[in-house]
Amino acid sequence: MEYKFPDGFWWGAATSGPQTEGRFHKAHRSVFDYWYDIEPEAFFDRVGPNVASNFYNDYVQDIALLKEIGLNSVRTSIQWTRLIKDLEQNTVDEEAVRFYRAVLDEFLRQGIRPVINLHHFDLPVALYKKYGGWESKHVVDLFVQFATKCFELFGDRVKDWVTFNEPMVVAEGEYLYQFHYPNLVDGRKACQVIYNLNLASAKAIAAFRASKCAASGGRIGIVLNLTPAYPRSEEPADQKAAAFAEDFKNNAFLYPATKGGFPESLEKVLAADGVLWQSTPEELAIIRENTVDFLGINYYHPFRAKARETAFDDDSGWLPEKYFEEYEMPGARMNPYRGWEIYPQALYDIAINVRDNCGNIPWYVAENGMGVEGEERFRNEEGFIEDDYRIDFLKEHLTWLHKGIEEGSNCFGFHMWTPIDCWSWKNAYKNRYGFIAVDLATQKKTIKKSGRWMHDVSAQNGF
Ligand code: BGP
Repeated sequence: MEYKFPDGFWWGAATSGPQTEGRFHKAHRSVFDYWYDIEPEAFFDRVGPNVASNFYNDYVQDIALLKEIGLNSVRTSIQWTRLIKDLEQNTVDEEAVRFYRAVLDEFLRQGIRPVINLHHFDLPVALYKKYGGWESKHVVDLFVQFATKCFELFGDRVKDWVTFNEPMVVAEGEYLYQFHYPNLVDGRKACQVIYNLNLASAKAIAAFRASKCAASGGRIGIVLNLTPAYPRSEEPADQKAAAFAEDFKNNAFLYPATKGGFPESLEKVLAADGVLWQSTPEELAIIRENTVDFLGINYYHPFRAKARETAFDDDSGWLPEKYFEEYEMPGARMNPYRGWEIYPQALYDIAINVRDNCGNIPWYVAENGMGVEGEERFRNEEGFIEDDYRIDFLKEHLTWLHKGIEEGSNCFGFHMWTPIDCWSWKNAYKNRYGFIAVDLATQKKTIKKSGRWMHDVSAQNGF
């Protein structure tokens, strides 16, 4: 074996409630459920979240498959739109409580550590319509009530909690780049939403610390998507562009989560442009005092930045692109199905960044993986998909991660996106990411070659 990982390393995979469960018996619609209902053609092949990978009905069999491929930990999420019946009063749906308890019991029975996230892009649409969703601090408080309810109801079964998955993607998808309902382009609102999501996370952490969960050994973190910003060149203008992209895309969440405050360089630019968020001293104190116990980091691709070559057109108001343009690097290695650059070395850069700039806080890779279209063409005579490209992709990323760990970064696990092919938002089932394939027509699930490989990696704690 060439690469051995620290004792107790998490070998696992991540998914979410809205992408797996299906909409069976759900009290409310999320923004994605609603968007699909009003505009199904916006989704690949018009496939929506209604059935997803049928986890609501298949969880016992699904969790057995996860055991079979050797996962020792799995992240999924509790859906606000399922658990809570009355969003203002925070009353629970008893069937949802039964369901989530049964799922958690099944994970524990199989010896798989459940990591539970509280928000995976699934804001109840009613709260968008009534209050503007994450633009509103009232919604922040409703979320904290929901989180508190989860700690009370499931804290006996769950030790590892996550407040948000990729909060930056909420701001980007809903308010900048139009890939989440309501598909607005509004940089000022995006900034407020970034602030409010940080506040919601800190308030939920405060509620967690006041609950029984913390006293009984639980811990809480956040999952951030980090897209390290690399400048096109050594030229100062490119460096400056990349530094702003790094601040806006990464540090706007990384700093509050780990240092308790926003990057001053970012605040300065936003204030000068008149788009700094509304905050109060009391809120800033909550953010300062409630940093995370651990970090989950999703890494898929880097961000390459260059100084603007064209004048910024501010007809649509302030946007972060005022300070950079995306640089399409010639010769970049691409995943053509997703259009994302493959750059495994960034995982090492992230490890070192967390070590040197975030107090070497405990962290794990909470998502990394490769979506591939048309994987059925790789199904062999024995009936399983030979996804060697995925194994190679994982090995390359793990090799760089290993180097970061060897050099002292405090990383305790690796979760691939995703255990079982699941519903991918607008892309629906176009690209498949799982260790386990799903036949959408029959919901038959079969382990891919990468799943068998993961079994061995997990058993040997390395490869
Ligand atoms: C992350 C999300 C996941 C998942 C993954 C793959 O951003 O946390 O929910 O979907 O990316 O990306 P996509 O589904 O867009 O291909």
